[in-house]
Amino acid sequence: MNKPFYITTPIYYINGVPHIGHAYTTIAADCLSRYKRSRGFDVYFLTGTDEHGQKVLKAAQDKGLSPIEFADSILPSFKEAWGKLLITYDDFIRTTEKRHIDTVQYFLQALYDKGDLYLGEYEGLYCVPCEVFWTEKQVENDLCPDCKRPVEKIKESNYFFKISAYRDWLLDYIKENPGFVRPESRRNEVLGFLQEGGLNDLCVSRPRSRLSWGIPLPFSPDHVTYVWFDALVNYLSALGFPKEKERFEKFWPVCVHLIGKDILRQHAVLWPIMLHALGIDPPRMVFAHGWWQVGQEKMSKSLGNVVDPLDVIDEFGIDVFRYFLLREVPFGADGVFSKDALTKRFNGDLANDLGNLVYRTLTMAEKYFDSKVPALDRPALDDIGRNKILPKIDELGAKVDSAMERFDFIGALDAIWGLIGAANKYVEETKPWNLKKENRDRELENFIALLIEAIRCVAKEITPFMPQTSEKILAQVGLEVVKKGEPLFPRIEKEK
Ligand code: ME8
Repeated sequence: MNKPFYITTPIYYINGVPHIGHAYTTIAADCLSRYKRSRGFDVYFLTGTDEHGQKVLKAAQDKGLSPIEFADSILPSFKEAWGKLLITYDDFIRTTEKRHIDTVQYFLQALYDKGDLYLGEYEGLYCVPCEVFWTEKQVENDLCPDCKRPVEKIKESNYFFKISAYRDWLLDYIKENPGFVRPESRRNEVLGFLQEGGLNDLCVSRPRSRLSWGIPLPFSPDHVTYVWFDALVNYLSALGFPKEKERFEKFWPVCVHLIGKDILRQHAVLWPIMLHALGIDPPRMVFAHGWWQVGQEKMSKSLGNVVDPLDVIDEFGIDVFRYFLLREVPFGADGVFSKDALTKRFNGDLANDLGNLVYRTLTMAEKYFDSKVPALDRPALDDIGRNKILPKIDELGAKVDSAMERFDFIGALDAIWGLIGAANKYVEETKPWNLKKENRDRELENFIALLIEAIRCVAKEITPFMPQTSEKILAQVGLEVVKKGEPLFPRIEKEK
């Protein structure tokens, strides 16, 4: 049986259309999914939308729609964007689906029966017009940080989850499982937070009288579920938990959550505690990547500086966008998005390196051999071919594997580009036009056969990153007769 691999993205709030930040996590998850499938894994790739709570209700009210009408109206923009970006998800979950609501209610009931939920008084500073609670730290001069109107101290009775009781367990768990929170900097951040002090019990309900848009608590229908408690459970509802035992047992132990660092605590503190309280092991890994910024600021809906991924792909192409996001910044670090940087990658790595290698090789194949690919004669290769190119071809798969196991996209791409660079250098050093002049046809044949072998190998390994380009190249070099076609990445002359 094939080994299972379960990978998730956050479920994105449906209060606005997706931007580059959302595309980033989703493309990274897609790249890992495609890579794992290429290595024979049975992959389950989950994404979806987070549809309950105050933010969505407010966005719907602003549009004069009911929350579900509003969610339905935004949903196509997510599905369309993921379609255009060639995202091969296996499941798309919406938190308003019955399968999810059932699992959340099961979860709550089980925690309640176990005695981990208790009724208490929730007290906080509340902004009535914004309908948002603020903490003492956030509020200055009793004014709402958003709208600057006075906040009120309000009290309401709510259910609390005894997360404080699980702090020591979690601390030990993270210490003993260094692979659970990744990268290391984020693991240290969580350890620091847990070591700093106790955890407060978490308020996991809202009175329905104040917030109507949420999943009712099964044991107290006058309360709805706090949106984060609701959202995190999606990773289990998508597996059909608790009914579909077999699917759960197959995929849960190999679950990887990809997230941005903004939602690290929810995933690395609250979520493992929720699971542990019910006797379920934490997911295998929570990997929190960095932020895409525009200039000095995080790209975000609330700052209004978002870049639409569809605009970028209209201008540069899908694969170029995917390649740029995964190549430009180490996975885990922050990055600055700019069209200049994209153009540089395009002209350098794609036009000069990859595009050039394919085009010049196929041009030679056409010119010298009428596009018929000669068979590769390994023992007859020249020194460079045998010592520099062939080993790179033979080792590429293993190098990509070792990088991808660490979610090191740059490492994998560097290995692939190492072969591309060596092959381009091989052309420059061999000077095939001289071989032709000197009638050394056997050598010339073997030289081109090796280049084509290198291109095939590159095309296979870039599939998870650039599926369209890979397909195009394989269509050009996959058969005994190659097809030259147009350059893959015609240089962009003016820097944008
Ligand atoms: O937090 N750079 O949804 P959300 C990189 N519904 N990634 C970014 C980004 C940026 N500038 N902006 C957003 C939520 N992201 C919850 C999640 S999960 C159970 C519930 C990506 O729509 C990144 O993955 O605010 C981040 O964690 C996520 O979008 C937040 O999406």
